[in-house]
Amino acid sequence: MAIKLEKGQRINLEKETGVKLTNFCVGCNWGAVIKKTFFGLSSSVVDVDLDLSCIMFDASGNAIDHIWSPLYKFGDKKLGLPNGKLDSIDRALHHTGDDLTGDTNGDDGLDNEIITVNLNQVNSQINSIVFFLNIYNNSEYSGDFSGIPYASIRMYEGTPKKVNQVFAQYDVATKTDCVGKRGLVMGKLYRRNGDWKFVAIGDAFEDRSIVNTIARVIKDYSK
Ligand SMILES: [Ca+2]
Ligand SMILES: [Ca+2]
Repeated sequence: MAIKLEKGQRINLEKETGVKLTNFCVGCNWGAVIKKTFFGLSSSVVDVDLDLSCIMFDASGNAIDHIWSPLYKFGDKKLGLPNGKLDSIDRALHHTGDDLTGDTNGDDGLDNEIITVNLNQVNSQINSIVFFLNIYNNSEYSGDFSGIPYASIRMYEGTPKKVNQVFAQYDVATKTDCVGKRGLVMGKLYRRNGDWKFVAIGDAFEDRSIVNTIARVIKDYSK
């Protein structure tokens, strides 16, 4: 049974059999907005561009690696942030790529953006990995999380194309505290006494840009 994550909930990365979970996917499934026009007689699709990202911290809280969409080229804008990339330096985490639309033909049950994780391969310097989600600020969709037909983040065993077992799930679109919000600090993987654990954070913010969320994660969620 998948755990429905609630804010602040901590989980051990163990399967029911007691086997440690080391290879899994962190993914987000969401839908484009179908807008009724002409008194509901026809409809149009509004693309929704959510971006799933993560930052890796050492035990002192220094950001030492990151994954966010390569379409974010901060290096050009002198923001002091690195450009986006899809792989962690240690190759333990990999992002499947930036989805710019969401499901435009209804819920396909598959995640639109996924970060695959192999905990055994994570650089020993890395003590925590914080996952977060943003609505791209230049996307066709200018609303908040609550206006999206469905959006959920989950951890599961399987591959980006096949879900074997959902381990934990967090629904974004249905949470009242996501109303008016465009950035979400989802949760954190962290090491404790040699084991990896996960805590669901679920803090949502009005952030108009991923830059705001990155700064926030580095300042408030690094330890
Ligand atoms: Ca995206
Ligand atoms: Ca989907």
